[in-house]
Amino acid sequence: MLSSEDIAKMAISYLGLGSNIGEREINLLKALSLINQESRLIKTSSIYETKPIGYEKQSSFLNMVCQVSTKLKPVDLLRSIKQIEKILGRKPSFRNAPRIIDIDILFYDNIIINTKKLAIPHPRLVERAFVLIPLAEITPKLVHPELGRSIAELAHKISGQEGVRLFNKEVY
Ligand code: PH2
Ligand code: MG
Ligand code: MG
Repeated sequence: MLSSEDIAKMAISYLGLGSNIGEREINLLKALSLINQESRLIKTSSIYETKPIGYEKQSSFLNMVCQVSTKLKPVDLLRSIKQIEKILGRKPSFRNAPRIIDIDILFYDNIIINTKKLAIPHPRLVERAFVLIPLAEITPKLVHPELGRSIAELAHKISGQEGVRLFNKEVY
């Protein structure tokens, strides 16, 4: 049971998930289930099939986002999702390399953090249709704390929307 103090300490965070190796949908679902053990899963977007960005010679991704409430501080949430990536079999590789699972912190309340280890809001989310489109599905009114723009506005303006298509609506 959560006490009222626990609830007062809870933060809302949005996480981005991606997979382009192996059973991609199962990888996402396993990740959600592990996320729900340490934080509380509140909302999930649909799953989208997306064209690889950055390093293009790799298979297409499945991407989605979720909203969690968590007692973990940002660095602890980061540690927790990195641990989940490891449990699911992710191996260190080059930047933008194919991966079994990638979990990124997109937002954490209205916090702005810019350290070597951790940047929140995620610095590249504004240029990524594969993040903005699923985010706009679950939280169009959320305002980006650095840019003062809503997710709906950012998603509307983004290029590369044609590389993102709905894959599966019933996730959770
Ligand atoms: N992740 C990247 C780089 N490129 N492209 C797509 N479509 N989906 C991703 O999740 C993705 C990517 C780095 O994390
Ligand atoms: Mg990523
Ligand atoms: Mg990552």
